[in-house]
Amino acid sequence: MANTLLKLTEEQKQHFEREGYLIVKGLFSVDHLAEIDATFEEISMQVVPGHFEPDLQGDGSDPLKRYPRVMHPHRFNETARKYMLHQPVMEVLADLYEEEALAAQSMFYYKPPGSRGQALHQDNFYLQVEPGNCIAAWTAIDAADEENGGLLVVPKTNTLDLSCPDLADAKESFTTHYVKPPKDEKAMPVVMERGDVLFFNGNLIHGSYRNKTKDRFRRAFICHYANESATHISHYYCPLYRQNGETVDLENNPSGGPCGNEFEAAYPH
Ligand SMILES: O=C(O)CCC(=O)C(=O)O
Repeated sequence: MANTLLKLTEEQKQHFEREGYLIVKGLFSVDHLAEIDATFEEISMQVVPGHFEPDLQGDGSDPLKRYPRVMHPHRFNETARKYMLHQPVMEVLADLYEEEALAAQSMFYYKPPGSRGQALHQDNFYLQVEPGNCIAAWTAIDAADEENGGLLVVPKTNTLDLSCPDLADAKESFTTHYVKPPKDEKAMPVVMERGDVLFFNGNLIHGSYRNKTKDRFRRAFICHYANESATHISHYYCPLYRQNGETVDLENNPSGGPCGNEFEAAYPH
């Protein structure tokens, strides 16, 4: 018998399974979003060693120097941890996994006007969740579209194996890896409103282009999760968190992945 779904319809779950991604609206209220805005506005004025190291006097030549992404804010900020474990998001994940989800990573991207994107890649290349897979919950804090560098997905690539990446174009991507989509498959922009959440599978090829606007940030709160039955993950993501806040340590995944054991440490992504 099918599991009872907590949050999704059968159609939504099937969409995720078939296409590798799903947009869910209304998981964050206006008040939740205002709290996230205020938290990351305050963080943006500080240096948090190892997590957020902006050049506060930046000359503007690279907007990402002033506004780099915040890595693992849940490790130093209670509000970030609370929203990484946001109950409606955890319920969608439980529907998708058919078991409890464990939170492995949080990030916040400011993506100011003019900043480079992140070349196409697959998340489980970095997280190395096994057995099972990671799922991302990508929450739009600003409306996201083609102009301001919203997320791109290559539908149905969730069924592909992980690839060993090529080198990305450093003029367009602030990360160094690039996974080429299969022939005739195109990256498709995901248009989102503030507060929408995009869930996607760890093998799905995705990324983003430059923010081409002059005045619109494209902020996103991005968290990655593992299925509770996973035994291994790359050590960068430990400890993981249950929804009740308890921490869980999985074994470090020793696998070199699709590039073999000689490949340079590949995280964070
Ligand atoms: O938000 C972006 O521009 C890219 C984020 C991403 O690809 C990821 O978190 O894996």
